[in-house]
Amino acid sequence: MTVTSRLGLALAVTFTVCFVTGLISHLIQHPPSWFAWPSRPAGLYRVTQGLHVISGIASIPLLLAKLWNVYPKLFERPVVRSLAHALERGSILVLVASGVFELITGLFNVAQNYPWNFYFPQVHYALAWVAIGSVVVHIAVKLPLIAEGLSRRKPGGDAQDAGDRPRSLSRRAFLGATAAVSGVAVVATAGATVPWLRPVSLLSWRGSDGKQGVPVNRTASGAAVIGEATSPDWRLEVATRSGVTRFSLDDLRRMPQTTAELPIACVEGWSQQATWSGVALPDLLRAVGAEPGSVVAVTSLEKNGIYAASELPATHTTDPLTLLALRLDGQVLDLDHGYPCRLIAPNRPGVLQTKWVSRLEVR
Ligand SMILES: Nc1nc2c(c(=O)[nH]1)N[C@H]1C(S)=C(S)[C@@H](COP(=O)(O)O)O[C@H]1N2
Ligand SMILES: [Mo]
Repeated sequence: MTVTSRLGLALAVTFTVCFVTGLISHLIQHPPSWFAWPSRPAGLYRVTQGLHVISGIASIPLLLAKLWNVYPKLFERPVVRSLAHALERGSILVLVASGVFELITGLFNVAQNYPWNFYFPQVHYALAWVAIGSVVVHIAVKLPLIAEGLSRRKPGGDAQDAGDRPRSLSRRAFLGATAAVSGVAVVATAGATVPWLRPVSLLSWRGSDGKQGVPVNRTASGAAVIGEATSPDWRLEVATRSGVTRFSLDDLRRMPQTTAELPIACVEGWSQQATWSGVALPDLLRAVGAEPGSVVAVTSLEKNGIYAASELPATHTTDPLTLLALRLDGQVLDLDHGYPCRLIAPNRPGVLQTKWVSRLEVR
């Protein structure tokens, strides 16, 4: 098999995993009417989003190696030989541009750096379709070459294959180095979500740092909620069709408490499991005469934050592990984790685990 086909195969796998897991994450956050995401297994989103970031990171060295391997062909003259040739080259240009864009914006997002002024998720999502579409076109165009490349067996495996760039490095050494760099990049970052990799995961920027062993991106002061969150007048409002019920923190503490081991799984790829306790959402709904299984809108004390509100679908309002958490690992919830109460539900992206909850509205 040629170096180009091997790298292409590896990239087809990482791009597909990245696309599918990204699509899942998008659908959960913007569910169309035909889509329902289950509330179990509790850690499923942690796995899909971990795979999204890991496959994206693995793609970076693979794509660089692939470009390095073919780049003299990118500058071939004449630029265009025929219509088919023009389409092929055009699709490669679109593929490289969208692929590089996706990997770079994803990487910046993972590092929580946003040096652009467009809203990252929308653009990242739109270009994912462009990237995967051009992958499909590229594979279709190259199918005859791929079939040939995959079946070719040459005596003396290190010989130069047609389509590969002439080089001083042997094929095996080049592929080995690419695999090693991808492996190191994955191991160095995957500790953000794979606990047993943490000791060797030097670049995993999120682990058990942060208050009460759970990372904090948005602090209470950043969200400008300290005054209201610590006020004795704080009440949780629960609105149903028949009216609004207000619960003080003591009211919530006097209700039956449920404890659950649940992860926060951020779209950035880090995740952290913890022990949460508080009022189970189905219990709270029954306490105000509403039915578990209704859609519930969740609003935070935070004003203007893009994650200040979320919606709980029916699958989640029936699940007894969907909690309005008051405690984290046996202690009162820290202000930065959403005191007086935050949402924590099984199998849900971190962005939807609303902190400093002030109002629930049963739809
Ligand atoms: N009100 C509010 N809730 C929020 C957020 C926020 O910015 N504001 N951030 C969300 C995100 S993106 C994640 S991953 C989880 C954990 O975020 P943290 O690290 O800021 O606690 O809380 C979620 N809940
Ligand atoms: Mo997040």
